Amino acid sequence: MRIDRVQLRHIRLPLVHPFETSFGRETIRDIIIVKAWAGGLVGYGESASMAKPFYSYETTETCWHIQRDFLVPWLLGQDITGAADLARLFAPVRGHEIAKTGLEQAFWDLKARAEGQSLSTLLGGVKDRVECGVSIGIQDSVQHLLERIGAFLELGYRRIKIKIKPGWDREVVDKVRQAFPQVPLMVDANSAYTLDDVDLFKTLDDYDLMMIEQPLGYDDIVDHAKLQSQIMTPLCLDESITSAAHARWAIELESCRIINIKPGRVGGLHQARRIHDICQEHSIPVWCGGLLESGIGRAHNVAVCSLPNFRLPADLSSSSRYYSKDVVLPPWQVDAQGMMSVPAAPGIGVEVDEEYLESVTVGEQTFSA
Ligand code: OSB
Ligand code: MG
Repeated sequence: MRIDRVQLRHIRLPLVHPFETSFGRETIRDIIIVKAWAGGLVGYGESASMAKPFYSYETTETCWHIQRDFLVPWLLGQDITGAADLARLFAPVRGHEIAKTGLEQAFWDLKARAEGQSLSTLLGGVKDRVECGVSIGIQDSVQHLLERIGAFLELGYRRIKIKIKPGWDREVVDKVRQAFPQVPLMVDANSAYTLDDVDLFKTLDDYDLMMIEQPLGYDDIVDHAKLQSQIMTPLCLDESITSAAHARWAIELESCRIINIKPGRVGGLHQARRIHDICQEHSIPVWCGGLLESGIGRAHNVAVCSLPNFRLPADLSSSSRYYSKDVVLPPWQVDAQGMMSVPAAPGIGVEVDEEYLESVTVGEQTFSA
């Protein structure tokens, strides 16, 4: 498949609710939507980096730079048959996985459309509905958090993830557990702690948490192994796993018992599937995390969730939970059972609302072979 044109579009979407984590507070999302043409077909992908380099070192601007100056010129006019070719083409750029992902996903969408298959089917997905959980940011009071949890459970979400940081951790978990004794619950620290906090994590063993996500350094797998050996609750790695090699290292060191796979964090769907396969071979369950994507990135996440070893609910919410209006039609919807349907139509399986996309665009550039 020869990609003859690529469009980068920087869009700005206000979040319905600010999203606060240990690394900061997001109120507006700056995202790059990639559109690629091959013959008469188009495909879409998304680079959902944060605007600031606090979750990872990438920003919307570094994504644009890496795409405009390296990845897009390399891609244009090339005959790409599979995602492995693309991974090889992009390999000279070290890291910058989120930048790579937008282009990689656009290729997958194109390939699926060219073959008349859904993205899920092309990837090897086996589910037509996937389980949804919700990730709730740090709130201004515990009372407010409890209300938000209650409202999301009412909507059907199957598990609750709360964000923790020093000063917003054990006591909050204790109150949430008292209010919701049975709810599948987990916490995500986004690297806010060190091994000095091992006693705190030991106390969290009392709360029947499904897992503790990324408590220690954002690139660490050694201290996580030390922590995992001292607590009962499974650790889950997010930030530390940026490739299949990292997944293998973490499994060999026993740094975690669960892995969160975000296509954006690992460079796209090909790498996401490789991590899925390695984890499956080692009986490590995986689930799909999120980066507050628009409906286009969400489509790719939903397709990934349909793979068989995605055995735990994803961070996958309805469009309306993030944005007053999404860039796709129909918007994504979690049903009353906490499930989301996997589209069966060719490619990403949802229609892109080009008119709305245009109205939220703050920068655009098109490149031709
Ligand atoms: O750590 O999983 C994370 C959002 C932005 C950056 C990092 C994370 C998150 C989330 C929200 O937890 C996931 C989502 O609903 O998209
Ligand atoms: Mg996380």
